[in-house]
Amino acid sequence: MAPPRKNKYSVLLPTYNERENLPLIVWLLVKSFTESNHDYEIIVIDDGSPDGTLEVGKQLEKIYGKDKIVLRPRAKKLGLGTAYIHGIKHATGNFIFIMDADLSHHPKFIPEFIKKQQEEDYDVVSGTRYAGSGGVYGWDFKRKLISRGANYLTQILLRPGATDLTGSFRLYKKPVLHKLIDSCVSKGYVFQMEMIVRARQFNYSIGEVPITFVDRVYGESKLGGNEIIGFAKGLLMLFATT
Ligand SMILES: Nc1nc2c(ncn2[C@@H]2O[C@H](COP(=O)(O)OP(=O)(O)O)[C@@H](O)[C@H]2O)c(=O)[nH]1
Ligand SMILES: [Mg+2]
Repeated sequence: MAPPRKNKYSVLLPTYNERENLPLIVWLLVKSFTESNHDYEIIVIDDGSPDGTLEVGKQLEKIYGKDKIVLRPRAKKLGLGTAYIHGIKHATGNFIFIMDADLSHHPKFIPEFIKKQQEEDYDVVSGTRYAGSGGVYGWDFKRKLISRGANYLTQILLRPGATDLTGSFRLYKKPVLHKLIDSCVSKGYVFQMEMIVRARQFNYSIGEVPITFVDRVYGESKLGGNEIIGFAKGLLMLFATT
């Protein structure tokens, strides 16, 4: 009998002005995968960051090797949704991690995602700030209220069967992520929520891992009034169509 294929994990790391954060997150990812003895690659999708994030990426590519650091830049800022689509095209792993590059998502949780996935052969494992030992640090009251409110509203309207809908730290089987990306219509913040709602709709199994989310130290968040309105619109659209 042929030996079972060894799993490989491709991390999609979208960056926009993450010069200070990129070396740290990459170092922590390498440490996490190496110590837990899993095969991996880190795909950096930089959208022409004016702060020179790509140059930093090139240094990291020299340090860790082209098989580990895969640079797939785009010329300008085209948004997160299409960054994932772009990234997955270049992924050689059979599993895909999606996470932010700003250190809000700590790589130390990676082995827990993998362990959870293997427990029940889950299609998706979602990090959750809103169950078990999960939590949020460094957000002001307003931002906490927005995140909680968005989750609460979505829970009531769509009953998606996952506790954290707006987070993006997740592990997917590659074909599952493909199908989800293909079926998602929204752009912007609501995209993460649509992914999990569609996952439930397609009857994919979803496991959860409690994570602590720490607000970024370096750089700026992109959440503003427009994103909140966009989220509300997207939520109503999903409510009406799913
Ligand atoms: N490639 C790419 N990455 C982006 C874009 N917008 C945000 N990012 C990255 O996506 C992640 C999440 O963005 P962030 O501003 O931290 O969002 P927040 O945590 O929800 O406030 C970070 O790693 C950003 O650098 C974009 O248009 N293109
Ligand atoms: Mg962030």
